[in-house]
Amino acid sequence: MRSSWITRVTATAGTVFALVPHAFGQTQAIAAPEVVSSNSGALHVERLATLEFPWGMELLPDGRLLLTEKPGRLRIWANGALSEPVRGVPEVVYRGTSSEQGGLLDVAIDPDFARNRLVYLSYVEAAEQQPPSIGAIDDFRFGELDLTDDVLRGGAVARGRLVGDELRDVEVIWRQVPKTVGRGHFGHRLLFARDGSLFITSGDRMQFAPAQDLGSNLGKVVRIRPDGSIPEDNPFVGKDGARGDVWSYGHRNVLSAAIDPSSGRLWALEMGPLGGDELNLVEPGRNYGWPLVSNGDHYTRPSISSAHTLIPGHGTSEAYRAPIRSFTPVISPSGAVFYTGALFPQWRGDLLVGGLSSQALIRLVLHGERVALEERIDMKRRIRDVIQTPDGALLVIVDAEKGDLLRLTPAGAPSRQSPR
Ligand SMILES: [Ca+2]
Repeated sequence: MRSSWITRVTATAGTVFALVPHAFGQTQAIAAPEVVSSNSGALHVERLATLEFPWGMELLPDGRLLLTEKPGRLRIWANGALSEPVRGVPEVVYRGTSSEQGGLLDVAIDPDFARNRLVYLSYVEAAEQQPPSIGAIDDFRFGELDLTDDVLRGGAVARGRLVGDELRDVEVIWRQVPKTVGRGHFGHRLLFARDGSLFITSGDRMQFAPAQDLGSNLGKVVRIRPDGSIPEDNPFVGKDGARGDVWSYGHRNVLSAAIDPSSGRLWALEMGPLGGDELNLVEPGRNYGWPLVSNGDHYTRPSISSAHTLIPGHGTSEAYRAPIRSFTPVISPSGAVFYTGALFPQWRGDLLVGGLSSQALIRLVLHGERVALEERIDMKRRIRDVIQTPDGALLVIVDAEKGDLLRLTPAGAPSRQSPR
């Protein structure tokens, strides 16, 4: 039975602000130590740094922390301070609007980083050849998009050796095909499998149909070797009209991926359309249904109809692998990690997921292929990514122009300045 590790603490949700006089007679808000409540006890929330739209993070073996910022910067947090941007990061496309989902996205390190110093970055690049004229399209979710202000672009993954404050010998190892216009649904989580291959989640670029087209790597989970080559045991290698990098298909926009340390299986969460975010057990060669089936409905152009367009459910055909769980109201999943640490013993084996629109940390207790319990821990912030430190603390980053890096520990645990 899971019991609270702290029963004496009275949790107060939200930040407590104190107004103190500023040097020029104004007042300035100072955040007091913050505590949020969970079913397992109170959590202490400590702000370590603030970044501009942080997206991904990865711990180095020496305890330093790599962090990306969507506008195109890679930084290192160490000894309580954030570094200047690491040099050598590829140029990214980032328009800086509220609908922008591109830019510099995830970061991962090679399983053999201690020896080869290789860092992997996912990002959005412009096509080398731009069309001579691009008209305006009407994207009903983001309003009128004037594509004279956009470029033909797509996601890419590059790797380089981290030497001091610089990435060297940077090479592109993978690209989304085809490149498209629009600012959404790149996917782009990076995750190394136990066998050393690299999973990349690749969104549908809001183009729907490519998710079912095995000749495109949009709307897929992709598996490559770290040098960009295709593993021979990928499910569609040698199949006519199919790309060898495809691992699974029929995905909309996967922004969370994690490997269960107890089984080695890949779990992923994707954004549903209107409702129907999904938790999927990702297996090679399987079809996860988008856009043919979904537990949510299509967004609808209000100018055409007030009714939402219904999508059939996953159970309408054996061809589709149904989600292990779907979420309505949605969580808007981004980032995920299986917890294995010591600080939260009640959470060992649980899948922790960042939530954007839900402004929560979601805890999923898995029993085999079933979610036995779901808890939404109210963080009052859009959580973009979550990782675990070796000492068992959690690090989360907040999706905001001034997005905090936060350290979560059981309330009452000692505070540390090192992420270890
Ligand atoms: Ca699905």
